[in-house]
Amino acid sequence: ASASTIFIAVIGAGGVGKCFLTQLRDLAVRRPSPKLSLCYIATSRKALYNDDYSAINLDNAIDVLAASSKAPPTLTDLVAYLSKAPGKAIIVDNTSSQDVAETYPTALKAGVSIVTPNKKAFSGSYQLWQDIFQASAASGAKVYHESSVGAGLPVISTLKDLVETGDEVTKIEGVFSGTMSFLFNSFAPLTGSGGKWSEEVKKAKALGYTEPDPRDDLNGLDVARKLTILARLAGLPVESPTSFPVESLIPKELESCSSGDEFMEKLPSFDQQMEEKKASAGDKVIRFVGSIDVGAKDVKVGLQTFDPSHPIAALKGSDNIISFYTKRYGSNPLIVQGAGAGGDVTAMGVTADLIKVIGQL
Ligand code: NHO
Repeated sequence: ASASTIFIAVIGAGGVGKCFLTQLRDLAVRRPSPKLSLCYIATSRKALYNDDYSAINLDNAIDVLAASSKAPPTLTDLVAYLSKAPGKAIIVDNTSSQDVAETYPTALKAGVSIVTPNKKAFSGSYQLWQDIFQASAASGAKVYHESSVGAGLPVISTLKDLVETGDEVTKIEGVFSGTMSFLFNSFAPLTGSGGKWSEEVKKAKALGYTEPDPRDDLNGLDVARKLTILARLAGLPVESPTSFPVESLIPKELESCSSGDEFMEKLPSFDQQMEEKKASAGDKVIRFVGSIDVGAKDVKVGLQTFDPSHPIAALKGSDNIISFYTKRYGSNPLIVQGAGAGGDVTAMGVTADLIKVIGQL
């Protein structure tokens, strides 16, 4: 290896991780210099790496990893390994692990850059957020997390550009969950009456749009995490994703269900509650949205009603929409819209971030 080699360590090889590896393989062919060398790949159970940092073949990394009998090293040991690499190193964290997220400050201090779609580090405690960006500023190592909000859509980069160019962001509003988008676009469509709530949840689960336990989408926490990230970037020191009002769509009586299956079984008896919410909107439609009023320091997540002519009401499929209201843009917000979930589009945001980091190393 020479100094013009960049060493890449991939943690997590699930839905997003697999798509990312395909994109990395193609990127390495398209951009031969600097050389992109995969030196480490791991899931929660297995790892693949060579003590001499020699490259892992990108064509069959997943298969070779599956056949590996090596357990992953501790995260501290991983950072030590990467900090001694004969060139700059980047961790691509494709997990949703809190433990991995909490390693970012140590990695950054050691000069290892971070690229990730994992929301945990940026929506956890405000202290962790500060530790991450202070460590990055001190060492010069980079940290990018575009896909932590809106998958590959340019949401975070757009907000950063607005803030850094001196615009004043007054309000951010939108639909931030692919799951919630799908559910409400089919439960309360602009035309027609829509299906039963529990049926739509079942359909979303079958299509793979929900988490394995749909309560993890319906409790609003995923959206709250995304709002926490955007609010902090807009300058509000939000303490945590539970420090502002978040409306959960899990009926009180079903919060204690012991499994997702039990929850799905009992959900139909609560369809009437959702029907009433839909009916009470009158000529408008209900949607599950998040909003940040920067001036009033007000962040909230929950159901709101929208006029049929509003762009939020007209969303399709599992798309996300994010509107930025700013001083420059006046009363017509800057709007970002499109697919907000899925392996390929989420990985695209990760790969784009990787390209940005490589350009700065
Ligand atoms: P998987 O498929 O569960 O894969 C996780 C991988 O991490 C597995 O290989 C597991 O073994 C490994 N892993 C876990 N803990 C580990 C550890 N401690 N050490 C080593 N390996 C470990 O998860 P996904 O779907 O591939 O997601 C990966 C990351 O991308 C997560 O942080 C997720 O939140 C993020 N992400 C995914 C999506 C998506 O569409 N799949 C999106 C954004 C970010 O925009 C998307 C989104 O928000 C979807 C959301 N549900 C919505 O809007 O409705």
